[in-house]
Amino acid sequence: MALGKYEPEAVERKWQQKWSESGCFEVEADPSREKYYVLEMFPYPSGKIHMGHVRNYSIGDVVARYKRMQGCNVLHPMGWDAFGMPAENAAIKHKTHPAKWTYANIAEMREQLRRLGYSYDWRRELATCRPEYYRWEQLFFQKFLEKGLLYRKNAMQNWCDTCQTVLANEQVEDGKCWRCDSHVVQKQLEQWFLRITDYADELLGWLDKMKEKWPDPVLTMQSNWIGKSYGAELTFRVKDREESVNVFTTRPDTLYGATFMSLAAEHPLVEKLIAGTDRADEVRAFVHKCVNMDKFHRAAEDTEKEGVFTGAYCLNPVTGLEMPIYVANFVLMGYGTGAVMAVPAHDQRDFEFARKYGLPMQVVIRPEDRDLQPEALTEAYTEAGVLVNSGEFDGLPNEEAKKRIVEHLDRQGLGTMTVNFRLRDWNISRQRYWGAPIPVIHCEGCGVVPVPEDQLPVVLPEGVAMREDGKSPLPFLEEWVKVDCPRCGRPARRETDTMDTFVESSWYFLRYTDARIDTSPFDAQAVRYWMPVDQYIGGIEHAILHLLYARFFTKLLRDEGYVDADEPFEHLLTQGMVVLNGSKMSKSKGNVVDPGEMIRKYGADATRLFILFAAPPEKELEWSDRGIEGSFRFIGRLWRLAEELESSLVCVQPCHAVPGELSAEAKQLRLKEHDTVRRVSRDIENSFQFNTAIAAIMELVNEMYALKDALTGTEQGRCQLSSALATAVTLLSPMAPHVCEEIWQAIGHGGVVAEQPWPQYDEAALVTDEVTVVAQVCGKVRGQVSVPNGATEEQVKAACMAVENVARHLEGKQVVKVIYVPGRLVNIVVR
Ligand code: ANZ
Ligand code: ZN
Repeated sequence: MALGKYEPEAVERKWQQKWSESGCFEVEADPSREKYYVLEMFPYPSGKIHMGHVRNYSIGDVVARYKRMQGCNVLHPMGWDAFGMPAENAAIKHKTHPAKWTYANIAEMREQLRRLGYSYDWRRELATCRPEYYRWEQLFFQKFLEKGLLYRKNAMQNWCDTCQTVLANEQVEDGKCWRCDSHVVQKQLEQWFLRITDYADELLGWLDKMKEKWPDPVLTMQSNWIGKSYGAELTFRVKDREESVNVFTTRPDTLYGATFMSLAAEHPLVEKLIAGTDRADEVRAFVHKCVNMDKFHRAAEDTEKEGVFTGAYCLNPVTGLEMPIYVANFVLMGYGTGAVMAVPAHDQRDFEFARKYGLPMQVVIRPEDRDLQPEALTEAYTEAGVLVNSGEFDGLPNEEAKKRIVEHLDRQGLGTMTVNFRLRDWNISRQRYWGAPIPVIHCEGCGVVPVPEDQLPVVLPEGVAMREDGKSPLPFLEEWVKVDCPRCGRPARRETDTMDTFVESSWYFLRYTDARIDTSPFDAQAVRYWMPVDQYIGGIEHAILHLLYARFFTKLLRDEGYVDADEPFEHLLTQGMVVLNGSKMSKSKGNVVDPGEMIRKYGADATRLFILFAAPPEKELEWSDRGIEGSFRFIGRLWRLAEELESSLVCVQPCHAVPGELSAEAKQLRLKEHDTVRRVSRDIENSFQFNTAIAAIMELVNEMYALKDALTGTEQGRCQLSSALATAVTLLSPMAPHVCEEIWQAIGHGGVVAEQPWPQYDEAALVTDEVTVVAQVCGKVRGQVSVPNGATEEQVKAACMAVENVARHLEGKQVVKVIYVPGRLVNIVVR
C-alpha cells in the first residue's frame, strides 16, 4: 500500500473511524489484568475547545496510550461539567435556553475532541446536567441529611451581585468572585452547608502521604487553606458583670502580657456591654461600619487597624489587670471565638492598635541574650524566647510555657487546649437556575421535608423562559414550586435553590467506572477495580477548589459504603498555561489561537506534537507558529522516509540478523534504535518529559536519513532500517497517533499501533565497541581517549600517552597509580 501525499485530514479521519469501529479504547473491569485509570479534568462546555484543553487532553492521551501499550487495562473517559452560570448568561443574551445552548456546545466540542483523536472510551461519556446523573447527587443529599452531614444555617454569606448567588469561601479570591471577578459582599441568608470541617483533620493528614505524588504547591495550598492551629481557649471574666469572654489564642505563653481585649463587631457581647451607656452610639456606629465592610478587606494585612472602646473591662486571669474591651475591625466573628486577648508586645496587629490608641504594653517573652523595653520596641517581638514578667513561669522557654500556663488555667476551669481550623463548612446552596435542584420541600407544619427517595430525581424543569433581570426563574415557577408536603399532604413549596456546580465535579470520576448503571449510583465491583484514579491531570487553578471538594466527597462516599478508596487521585499533574507573547490566552485580550484552525491547517497530529514538544507538561508553554510548522515538517520528514523505504523494506518483523554479523552502519543504527527506546521509555516513565522523548525520536529519524543509503543495499541493512522505522512509529504513536498508524500499515504491519506492545530495548545492543574515556592527571581533566570496550588499565594508560596534552603532564614524572572507571574515566596519579 503506497503512502502518497501526506494529507493529515484524510489520514486522521480514516484512523479515527477504524479505532471507533474496532472499539479498541473501550474497556471493562477485568480483575485478571492490571488497571490504569488516567483522567483529565472534564471541561465546562462553553462553546469551543481552547489550547488549554488541547494541552491537558494531549498529555492525558499520551499517558493513556503509553500505558495501554505497556499492557495495562486503561480507563480513559471524557464527559461534561455541564451545569453553571455561563449557560444562563448566554441563554439570556441569545434568547435561547441554557439546556439548548449547553447541548449544542457539547455536540460541537465532542466533535472537536474526536477530531483530535483522543483515545477515550466514549461509551462512558456523561453530562452532569442530565437527570440520569444528578439524580444520584440528590440521593447523596438525602443520605448526608439523614446523617447530619448537611445542615441549614442562617448567616452572613458571600454574595456576588453579578452572579446573583452566594459563593463558598473557596470561590472567593481576594474578595472577588472566582467566576466573574466582581466584588463579593456579605448578605444574610439561610443556606445549606456540608460539614467539610468534620473531615478537616483527615483531609490534612492525607496530604502528608501524597508527597512526591502531588505537586508541592498544591499540597501547601491545601494545607494552608485547611489551616490547622494548635492553641487554647481561655476565659476572661468581665469586670462587675456576670458575663465572661472566651478567646482562642495560639500564644497562651503570652497571657501575662495581655493588656486589652478585642472583640469582633458581630460579637454578641458587644451590645450587652454598651446597652444604656453613653458609649452606645459611638460603638454602634463603628459596628455598623465594620459589618458593612467586606470581611476580606477587614482581614487584609494592609487595612488600617481601627477600633472603639466599649467602656467595659475584663480581668486578666493571671495578672488581675483590668483590660479595656475594644471592638476592633480586624477581628472576625467567623474564626476562633470572635474575641482576641491582645498582646501588643508580641503581636504586630495588637502592637499597631496599642500605639494608635495609647494602650499599655508589657514584654513577657525575651530573646535568650537580651532584654526588651516596651518603649523601645519598633515592632512586636514575635520570635521564640524565655518568659519574663510572668510570675512563676519566668525563665521557661516559651514553647513549654504554653502548655504549663494552660494547665494552670485548666485547674481553675478557665482554659483548655484546642485546635482550630481555618476551613469552614461548604455552602452548597446556589440561587441559580441551571443546576441540580436541592431535593427538599418546605412545609409550614413539618418544616424541611426531604423529597422521598422514590420520588427522585427532582427534575429541573427545562424549556423555562429566562428572566431579563438575570434572576433564577425557579422561584417564579408556581406550577413547579407548589407541591403537597410528602409528610402531611398539605400544600407546601419546593426549595428553589440548586446545588453548587462543584458538587457535580466532586464525584464524576467515580461515575465513569460505570456511567450507565441506572439502579444505583455506582457498580460496586467496577468502583473497586478502577479506583483510585492513577493519574489525574488538570489546571493549577483548581488547587484548592475542585481538588479539595473531590477529596472530601470521596471520603463522604467512602463512609456511605460506596467506595473503598480514601483518596480519589493517586498522582496529580498540573499542566502549565498556554501563553501567547508571554500572556495567558484569553478572549478579552484577543490573543487566542484557535485549535480548530490549527487542526485544519496542520492536522491533529502536528497540533498534538507541537503542544507536547514545546515544553515539559508542568511548565508554561509559549505558543509559536514557527513551532507548529516545525512539528508539521517533522511529520512530513518521517512520512517521506517511510515512503522512500516502503518498497525496499523486506523485513516486517524486528530484525533477526545476529548483531555480530552486522555491518558497522547497521550496528550504529541498531544502537540508536535501542537507545531511543531506552530514552523515550525513561522520559515518559519518570516524569512525562514528552518534549525530550520526542527529541529522541527525531534524532532516530535523522540517523535513519544519514544511514539509509549505506543500508538499503544489503538485506541485513534493509532489515535494520525496517526495524528502526517500526520502532520510531511505535514510540511516536502516543503523541501523533494517526500518522503512525498509517505508516505502520504502509510498511506492511498488521493490526493497529495503538494495540502494539511498547518496544523493549536490548541492553546488549547499547554496548559499543569503542568507548570514550575522560583522561585526568592527578584529578585534572587533560583530554579524552577512545579505547576498546573492555580495555585493561595498562591499555588505557598507553592510549593516554598518545594524547599530547596528557603526555605533556606526565613528562618526567613517576606514575604512582592508575585509577580506571571502565568506560568513563581514567585518572593517572603521578609524583
Ligand atoms: C494572643 C496572641 C499573642 C496571639 C501573640 C498571637 C500572637 P492563627 O495562627 O491564624 O490560628 N485571633 C484569634 N481569633 C481571631 C479572630 N476571630 N480574628 C482575628 N484574629 C484572631 O491565629 C491565631 C491568633 O489570631 C490568635 O492568637 C489570636 O491572637 C488571633 F503574641 O492570641 B493570638
Ligand atoms: Zn460572580
